Amino acid sequence: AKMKKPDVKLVILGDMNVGKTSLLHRYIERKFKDTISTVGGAFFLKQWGPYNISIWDTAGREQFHGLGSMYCRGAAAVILTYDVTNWQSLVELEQRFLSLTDTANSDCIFAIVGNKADLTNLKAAAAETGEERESNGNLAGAQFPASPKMHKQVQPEDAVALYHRILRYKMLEEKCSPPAEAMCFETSAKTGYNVDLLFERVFDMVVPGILKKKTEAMSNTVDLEDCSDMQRTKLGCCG
Ligand SMILES: Nc1nc2c(ncn2[C@@H]2O[C@H](COP(=O)(O)OP(=O)(O)O)[C@@H](O)[C@H]2O)c(=O)[nH]1
Ligand SMILES: [Mg+2]
Repeated sequence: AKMKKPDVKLVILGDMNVGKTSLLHRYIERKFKDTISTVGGAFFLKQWGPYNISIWDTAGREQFHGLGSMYCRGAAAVILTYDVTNWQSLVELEQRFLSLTDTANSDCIFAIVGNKADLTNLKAAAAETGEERESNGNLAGAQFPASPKMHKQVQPEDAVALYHRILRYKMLEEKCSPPAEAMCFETSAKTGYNVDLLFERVFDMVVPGILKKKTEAMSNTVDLEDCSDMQRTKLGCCG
């Protein structure tokens, strides 16, 4: 089969262990594994309507080698991921990872994702599908834990505040950018909570950019044809 050419590039960024690879794995494979090799493939391709979307994972490089400027180059969207039980993981997004997005498109879209919500939020913990509950050995209708397992260190409003600071840093107009409420998420790769919502919202947000690029490419083709028509006429005159 012919290799599909991606129409658009998305990248997922954030500290080691926040669950970037798990989020992608959950979305693409519909599964959660406690240990997945973090040194995996460079990107996944997802067909979204007529478009091929590439989603890049850090392949563990955030841990050992750092990430070069190539990683975000040409990205139409950046998914900045932190762990809701780890304040430092939010701080790192701004201090370490934001500057890496300088090579992304100038109209790049940002999403901020607080993962591992199952540890702090009963609704997120309860989002497990029936199928998974069975394979985890629980009976349907079994009791969920009465209290969250861990202290929540990052609140949604902290992520929203970061989103506004990012727009300022990137010199993006608030009124031309998607609203913070639409682009800040709490997810669980473990239960699947909000995972489809996250990826599919980002996909929908990048589609207009793909269309714009295609339209521009098409009008360039028309211009070229016009040119060659003109040349033919000229040649005809001289003949
Ligand atoms: N409870 C919980 N654990 C998670 C979640 N997502 C990832 N993990 C765990 O966190 C660890 C790091 O996940 P990984 O996807 O490798 O993080 P990455 O380094 O950002 O790619 C692994 O042990 C995962 O099983 C989640 O939503 N909830
Ligand atoms: Mg990883």
